[in-house]
Amino acid sequence: MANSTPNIVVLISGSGTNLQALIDAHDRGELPANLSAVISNRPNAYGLERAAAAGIPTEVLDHTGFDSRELFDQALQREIDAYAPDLVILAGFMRILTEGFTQHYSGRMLNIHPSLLPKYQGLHTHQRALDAGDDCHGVTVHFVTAELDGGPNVVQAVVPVLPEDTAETLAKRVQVQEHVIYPLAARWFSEGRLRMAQGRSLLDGETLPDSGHIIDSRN
Ligand code: NHR
Ligand code: GAR
Repeated sequence: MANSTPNIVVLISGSGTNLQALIDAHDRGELPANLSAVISNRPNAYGLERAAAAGIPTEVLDHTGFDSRELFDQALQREIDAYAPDLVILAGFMRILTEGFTQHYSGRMLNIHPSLLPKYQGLHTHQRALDAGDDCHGVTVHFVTAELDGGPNVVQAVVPVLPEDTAETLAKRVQVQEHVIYPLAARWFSEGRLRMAQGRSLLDGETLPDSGHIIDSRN
């Protein structure tokens, strides 16, 4: 990757708004990478249409056709590696990945998770933030490790929780920030500025804080 444009493979399961944000950043010249392929585990994911409209090759690997997570992940790894990616981006990808798979892509796989990790790993994060009475919430880009939503943080965006919020209104406010910070993290990686070492995220050779780089959208 050091001497050429890096290849990125994006994994999706659904609507693909984060994929669209990456495509748009690429089209604006703000993501110096090849978007090499988009792979979905769900045949009907709308993100597949976004990829096709952008001229990006698509693949479907339906997890329901496999007898185990290991067999699915082995097939997925083969499909991904056919594109020789420098970076794998989970963009609303909803299948938990096996340890062997995460080790194969160690230091070259990112995820976006809709909470201020380490708060609220797993699902239903917006409702959980509301139920806890939090006055702020947000979204985190992190390197993927075997531990679910547990790899080192890269960048976090903070949003306010408003008194009248529902899980839906809060999710919308978070998603606006998702579409800012994911292209930013992908750009840093593509420029060779971001890497993982000894279980930490480094930007320009400096260890990032546990939170990752913080973008505070409140005020
Ligand atoms: N895999 C590993 N090993 N480590 C991570 O950090 C991962 C991962 C796989 C996905 C994304 C994650 C999120 O951002 C992610 C991070 C799905 C589930 C889940 O429970 C949990 C976390 C994430 C994604 N999935 C169910 C399953 O049985 C299926 C749910 C569904 O299909 O709707 O795999 O939150
Ligand atoms: C995003 O909000 C992302 O943070 C979240 O799903 C949405 C995907 O949207 N991810 C997870 O909940 C992972 N468990 P998209 O398909 O429109 O990018």
